[in-house]
Amino acid sequence: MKKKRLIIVSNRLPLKVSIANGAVAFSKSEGGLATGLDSLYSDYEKHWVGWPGMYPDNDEQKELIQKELHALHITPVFLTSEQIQLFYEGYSNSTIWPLFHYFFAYTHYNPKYWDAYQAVNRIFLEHTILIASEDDIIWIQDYQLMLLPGLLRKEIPTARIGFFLHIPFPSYELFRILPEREFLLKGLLGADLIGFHTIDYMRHFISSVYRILDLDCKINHIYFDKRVVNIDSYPMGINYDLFHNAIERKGIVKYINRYRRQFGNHKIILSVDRLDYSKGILHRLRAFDSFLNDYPEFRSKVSLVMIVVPSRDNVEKYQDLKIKVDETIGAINGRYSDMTWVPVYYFYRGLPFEQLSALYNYADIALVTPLRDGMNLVAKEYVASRQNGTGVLILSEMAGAIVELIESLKVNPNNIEEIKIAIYNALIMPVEEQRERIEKMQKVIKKQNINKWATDFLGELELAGNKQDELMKKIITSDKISQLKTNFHNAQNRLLLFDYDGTLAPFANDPLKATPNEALNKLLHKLMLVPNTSLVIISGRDYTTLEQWFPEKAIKLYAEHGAFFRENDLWIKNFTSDELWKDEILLLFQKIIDKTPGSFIEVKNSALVWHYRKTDSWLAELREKQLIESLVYPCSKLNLQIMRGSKIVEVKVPNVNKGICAQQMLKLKNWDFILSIGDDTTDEDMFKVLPEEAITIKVGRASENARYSLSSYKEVLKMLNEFIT
Ligand code: GDG
Repeated sequence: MKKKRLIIVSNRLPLKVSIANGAVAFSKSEGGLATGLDSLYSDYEKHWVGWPGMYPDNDEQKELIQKELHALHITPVFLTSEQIQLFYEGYSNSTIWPLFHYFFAYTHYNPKYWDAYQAVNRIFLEHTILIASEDDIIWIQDYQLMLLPGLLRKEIPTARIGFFLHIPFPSYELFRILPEREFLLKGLLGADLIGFHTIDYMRHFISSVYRILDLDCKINHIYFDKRVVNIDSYPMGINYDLFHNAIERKGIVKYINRYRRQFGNHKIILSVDRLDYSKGILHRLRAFDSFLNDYPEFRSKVSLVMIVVPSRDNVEKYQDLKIKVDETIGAINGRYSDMTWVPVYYFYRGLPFEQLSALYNYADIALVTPLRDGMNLVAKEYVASRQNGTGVLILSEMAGAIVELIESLKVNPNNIEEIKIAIYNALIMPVEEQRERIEKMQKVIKKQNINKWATDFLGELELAGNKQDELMKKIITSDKISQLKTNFHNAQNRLLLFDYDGTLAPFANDPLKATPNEALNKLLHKLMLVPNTSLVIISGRDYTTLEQWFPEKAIKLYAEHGAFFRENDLWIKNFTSDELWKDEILLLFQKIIDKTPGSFIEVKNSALVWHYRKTDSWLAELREKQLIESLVYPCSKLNLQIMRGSKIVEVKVPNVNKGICAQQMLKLKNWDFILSIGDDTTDEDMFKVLPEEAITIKVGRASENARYSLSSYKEVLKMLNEFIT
């Protein structure tokens, strides 16, 4: 069977390209993402699109690189140094990165950065569509490409598009600061599935979408542009076996022996990160300083091996940080070292895998204290490397990895005192306790490895895509409308069952302002002129309003979800119940209204409705839960029904719903054309009772109970107008 194609699009390719003596040379690039996806085993034919990390001197070189990379299924995206400066060092690393890592004061704004960010996302689009087709799975990585899902969706509407964010998604209060917040969210929502490392980041994202775009969100589904976007958390893992079994390699044993000779009985604390202010390097050094100061008995007995991999050295904040790190290490070593002992061994460079792995194996403690970190793979790599089960991990509670690595010594990275004490506790921890903790953590990360991460994400992306296809099939096309029109005219007895708000007219903040306009009145009138056509409006509105809006008696009206119906000139009550219950329920509604600005009560004959369309969405959600909780007992006692609708909660008498109205209509004739349209959950009752051949249409998000869907009331009117022209 032909393998599915997986196209991974990331800012950086998993390799660095250089040209030496006219030949192209490749080397692996560092960084969590590159290391992670590189070891991805999969059933897919894998392609990469990304920047090769260099600027070719001329077109000839470009072509040579392109040719060699294409053979490896890699499409290089060449960028100019100006683009890298404005898009990568600028918007990505001087605007998004600091803000998303809660370094608000470090965030730089420059309109040129944003222009370049948009332009480069478009360049990535052009390269991706060169190789991608609608059957492919496209997986976009990280914050540099947040506009790409939306851009791709326009070009290849049916492709499976996934997006994974490797850094934290900040709280709404921070994200809202970005002038371009709306574009970034809409860009991301082009994906079928958006993945985050943790539930917290996912929660922040949904809350931003909710509040900034005011979209309809249900748990982890967001309804946007006729599609459902799935949001979930996928904690990224590592290639566990690679690290766990590394000690079996000769090269690594050689290094371990060398360290043993050099360090003798000294305990080693290991620290590994890219140079980045989010990694908490300075705080860590201060904590180690304070440890040596307060526990002099450990001087000459313990050293910190600090590996700092150069990164983003063209960004000002990183240059400043480098200077401070150098100075702080110099000061510590100057203060404490003696002829036989160095407190901090400092390496400002990346080490080859063998050397790093040997250090993971050798070090007694790993000190991982980022101030913010999307996940942090170093912590997992250290734990995986401890084949003999000993070792202690000190881990920041601000790293995504803390969710899984709960057996670590958890610290607040801003609390120097706490880190100092954790170092002490790690140094004196009994071996049995070390083993117990490490083994528990190994179990977790062995299971949640890089393969599982990618497989879970891709599996769910495919599922989300398939679901999406099903929903898409329900959308009524213009061909389908022509066919329905023919059926409509060929029929002998036509039944039209319409909801009103959101179906024939838009919602208004003030419900009384949603009056039918002239165009709608004309349309309804024309429909009624078609012989043998029964037009029924089944609405949740009270009968006084409906009577006023639809005086034409030929329209059959059901008010309050069927509690009343109009026959000739009379409104007939369709239920048996008194109104005594209202006072008790009204009291509960009133309590909520007092605490919820923008919400109000509608009093109907058979129901009480709490409306919250104008209320802040977060507050409305909270109050809705509180109201429903307070209603459960009295409603069951009084035999009343609680119903959640579109931005409303309604308490009504039982045995009244739109399904019952539809059933009453069905009995009247032998209908051979039934069209039922509605947008609300209350309309589902109507769809459910209609025969299979009925044309049931859900407006807005598609529903399982309706055969078709239309995106808005405008489309409904367009279709009905088509019927009568
Ligand atoms: C981003 C997010 C998230 C480091 N030094 C050397 C070296 N490394 C490798 C490590 C590890 C990777 O680089 C670093 O990954 P991290 O996860 O710690 O951090 P970021 O680079 O900031 O990655 C982060 C990650 O994306 C994945 O989603 O976890 O939160 O910021 O794999 O081993 N490798 C070698 N020599 C070194 O000196 N060979």
